[in-house]
Amino acid sequence: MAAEVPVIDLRLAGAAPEESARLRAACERLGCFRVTGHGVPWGLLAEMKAAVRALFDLPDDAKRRNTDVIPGSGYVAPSATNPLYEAFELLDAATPADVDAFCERLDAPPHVRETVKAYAEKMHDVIVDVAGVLASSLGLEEHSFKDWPCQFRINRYNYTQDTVGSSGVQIHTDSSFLTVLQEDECVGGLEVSDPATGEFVPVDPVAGSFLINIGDIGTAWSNGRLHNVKHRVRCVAPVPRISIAMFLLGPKDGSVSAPEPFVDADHPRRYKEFSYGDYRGLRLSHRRARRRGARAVGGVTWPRSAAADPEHQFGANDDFESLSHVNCDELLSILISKIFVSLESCNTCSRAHTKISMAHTGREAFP
Ligand SMILES: O=C(O)CCC(=O)C(=O)O
Repeated sequence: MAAEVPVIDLRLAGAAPEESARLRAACERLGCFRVTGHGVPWGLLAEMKAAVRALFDLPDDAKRRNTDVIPGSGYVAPSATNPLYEAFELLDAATPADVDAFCERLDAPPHVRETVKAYAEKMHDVIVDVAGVLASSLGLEEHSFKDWPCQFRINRYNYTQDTVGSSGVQIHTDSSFLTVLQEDECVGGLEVSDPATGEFVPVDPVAGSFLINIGDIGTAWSNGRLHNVKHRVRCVAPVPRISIAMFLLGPKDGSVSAPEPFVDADHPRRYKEFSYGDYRGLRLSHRRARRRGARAVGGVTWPRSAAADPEHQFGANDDFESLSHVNCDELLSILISKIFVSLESCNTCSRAHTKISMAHTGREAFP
């Protein structure tokens, strides 16, 4: 059965208290909702999908010209972990010069450039609006997200008859504050985890609307009130699937901490102040450590059930460096814990193996 994802009219959410309360409840429970009334014309949504198809049809060497701005922000080729998936990323989609540079690197034809630029501009307005109504639903009025950097990602899933039933992209949470997703209105396959049961349930696409996902920064920034939704994509049809995501990352100065109104005697501060850049770095090193841990034969300790679920294991192919696709079961606990990596000699084979261990410092360490 498909997930019951609340549908929020963006025009009402800013004005009607009941709509605002529904929005808050959706973010606190499921960590996702759908928006209508966003003001992006249907024509632009369709043109953007055509532009995305044109970019994915570029030859491989042209695609690889979209090099990383920061690790994991360039071209993501199909990999051992996600063989059906490829993506282009753009940072910062809120800065017109960066959008230009992205189109330039790919030598995109003029009509594709125009569409990508118009879409990035419109989607930036949408993401800022959504974040604003979300903040005011939590009682934080007039909080501006206008200068927060945005990452843009276009995804293609190369499905065929043989791949039906396979994984499109593995389980992950987004590292962002929130994500606005234009789904493929014809091909479903996105599934979200219901926090009440832990079950993954399909999310049926609704043409003309956007799906909003709360990410890890959303959870940290709200002092744990907003739920970062775990999701994955499965191949449900033998035709290529396209999706387009815009991520509102974090504050411009890079420093993430819950605003004072979210902290009181009943809700003590849960996370120390941290830098978004350091956090991305931690996610990456955490994932690499996990990948090593999952592959090593002996001498490795991992504190929780990291290797238990095959979908959570990372492949050997380093092409898939997209930071938003990390297994994040323990993600926010990174902020309240320390990871130790050491070389230790193995009693059985006498060679040195990497030992990974995690020491929880406890929340009380960060008042
Ligand atoms: O393709 C989708 O529906 C989801 C994409 C996604 O999860 C991502 O880009 O992080």
